[in-house]
Amino acid sequence: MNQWWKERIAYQIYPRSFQDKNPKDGIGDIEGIISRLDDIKDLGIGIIWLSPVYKSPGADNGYDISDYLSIDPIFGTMQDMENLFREAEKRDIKIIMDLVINHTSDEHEWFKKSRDPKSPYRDYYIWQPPKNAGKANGSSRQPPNNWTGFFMGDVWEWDEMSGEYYLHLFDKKQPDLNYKNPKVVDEIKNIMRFWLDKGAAGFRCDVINIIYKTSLEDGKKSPAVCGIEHYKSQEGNHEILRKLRKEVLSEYDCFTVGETVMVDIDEAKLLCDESRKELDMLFYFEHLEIDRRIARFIPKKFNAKKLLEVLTKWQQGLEWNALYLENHDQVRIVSHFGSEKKTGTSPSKHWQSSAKMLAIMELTLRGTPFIFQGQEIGMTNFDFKSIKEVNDVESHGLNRLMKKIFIPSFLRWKWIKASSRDNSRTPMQWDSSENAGFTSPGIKPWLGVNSNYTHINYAQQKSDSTSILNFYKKLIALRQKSECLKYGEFLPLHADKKMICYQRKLNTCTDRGDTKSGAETYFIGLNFSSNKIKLPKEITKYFGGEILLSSTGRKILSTKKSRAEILPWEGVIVCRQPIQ
Ligand code: TEU
Ligand code: CA
Repeated sequence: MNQWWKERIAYQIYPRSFQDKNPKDGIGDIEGIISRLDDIKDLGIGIIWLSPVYKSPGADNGYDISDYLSIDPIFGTMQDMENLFREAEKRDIKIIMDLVINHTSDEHEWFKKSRDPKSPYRDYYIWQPPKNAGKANGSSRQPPNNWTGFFMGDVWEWDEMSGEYYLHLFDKKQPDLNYKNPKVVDEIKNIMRFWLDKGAAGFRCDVINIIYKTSLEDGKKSPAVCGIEHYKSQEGNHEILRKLRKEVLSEYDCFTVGETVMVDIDEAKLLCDESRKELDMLFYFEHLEIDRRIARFIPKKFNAKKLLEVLTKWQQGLEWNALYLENHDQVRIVSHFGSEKKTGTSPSKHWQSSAKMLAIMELTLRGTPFIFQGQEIGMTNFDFKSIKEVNDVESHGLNRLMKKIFIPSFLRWKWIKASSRDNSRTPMQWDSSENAGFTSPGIKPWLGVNSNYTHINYAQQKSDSTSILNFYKKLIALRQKSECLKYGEFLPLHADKKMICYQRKLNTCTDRGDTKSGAETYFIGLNFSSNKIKLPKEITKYFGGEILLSSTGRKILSTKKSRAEILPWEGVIVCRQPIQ
C-alpha cells in the first residue's frame, strides 16, 4: 500500500485554542477549524492531527473522555465533525484523531458502572484494596503500592462507594483502563472502527506504551513516576498494539503515530519496526529534554553537541521518525531552543531568524514532520504574571508538590514558567485585533492571549514575504519536491556547543527500493547562538558558495581563508551533487 503519510506534512490542531467561531464563547471549535482549512492548505499541509474533541468534563482539556463516540458541545456537533471530514477531504487533507485509551474520564459510563463491585464493568478499571486491608489494628488506610503519577501526585484514589482504590496514572479524574480485560480491547476496537468509518485517516495514540500494567508491585525508588518499570513498554502492550493493527487498522488506508512516554531507542525499535506491525511511527521526547532535568521540569544548559547526538541516534536508529519540535504539552520551540528574549513586547532581533533556523531543522530531517499550530508564525511562551492565570492541571500539580517540599515561591514560578504546558496552549494569534482574531473583541478567551500578538500574528506574516510563515511555506514546498529530503539518509557532520551540521544523502538505491542516480545531497548548518561561528576546515568545502535557503536571507556563504561562517541564529541549507 502507498505509505502516503511519509509524503505529507502534518499540522496539529489544539481545538480549544485554534479559532473560536460558533458558539462565540472564548473556546475554539470545529466550525472555527473549517474556516481555517484554506490557510492550512496554503501552508502545504496534508494531514491534520486533531487533539480531542470528544465529550469530556475537561479536567485535562479533553484528554479525559466521557464518551468516545460523541463530540463535546463546546466544540460543536457530530454534524460539524462530519463537515470537517468532508471539507478537509475536498482540500486533500487527511485527519487523524487523538486516541486516548490509557484512561477514560471518571464520568464515562463504564467507570460510573465500574464503581459497583458487582457490575460487569468492574474489571474495566484497576481496583485494589488497601495494602494493609484486613489488619484490624486501627492503622490508617494505605494505598496498594508506592507508585507516583505523571501529574506529580498520587496514583491511587479511594472510592468510598466501592470500598477500594482505583488506579490513575494521570489526574484522579482519569482512571486507567484495565488492559488485562479482553472486553476493554474489544471496546477500543469499536471506537477505532467508528472513527475510521467516519473518515479518520488514522490515530495519534496517547501514551500508548504504558497501557498494559504487568504487575502492581511496588516500584523502584525514583524521583519521578515511581513504578514505571511495571507498565512501560511491556510485552502485553506490544500484543495489544499488534491486535489492534491486525484486527482493525489493517482493514483501512490509515496510519498511527504513537506518543510514547520515556521511551528509549530499543523500546522504540520494537514499537515501530515495520515487520512487527504495531505503530507506523512514534513521538519520542529525548531531543526536547537535552536541556532539562527530571523530564522537562528543571532547565539546564543547552549543548548542541548533545542535540546532534540525540538526533543521530533516532534518525539512524528507526526506519521512520515522527518529527516535531512543539505540541500542546511542550513549551514553544523559539522560546526553548531559539532566541526570544524580549524587549518590551516586541520580539528580540534574532526571534525571526532563530524560528526559521528551527524550521529548517524540523523540515530537513527524515520522517513525517508535525507542525503545531502557531509554530509556523514563531509564537512564543506565555507572558502570564502568576499561577492564577495558568490552567494546566500538570502545572498546578507541580506547584502543589513543590510547595509541600518548601520550594520558595519565586523558584516555583520560575520552573512553572519554564515547563507549563499552557505555554503552547495560548490562543492562536491570527491578527492584530483585540483577542488576536482568535475570538471576537469583548469575549474572554478560555486562556490568556499572549500580549505580543500585535507583533506576532498570522495576517501580518501572510503579507510579508520575509516572514516565518512564508519561510515555512518555502521549506515545505522544497521538501515536497525532494526525494532526498524525504527519504535520504541522515549523516551527522559536525557539532560544537552551539552549532550542528548534518547531511542528507539519497543513496543510489533508496530505502523504498527504487533506484536513483545522481541525486542531490543537502548540507545543513544550524547556529544556536548569538555569535558568528566558523565552520571547521574539513566541512567548509560543503558549505561555501551558493546557499539554497538561509534563515537570515543571504544567498552566498563566503569562505575566508577556507573557513565559512554561519551567522548568529542562522540556519543554512546548501544543495550539492553527491560527493564521492
Ligand atoms: O501526554 C502524556 C505525557 O507524557 C505528558 O502528559 C507528560 O506527562 C507531560 O506532559 C510531559 O511532562 C498525553 C497528552 O499529550 C497530554 O496532554 C495528556 O495530559 C496526557 O497524555 C494524559 O492523557
Ligand atoms: Ca466556541
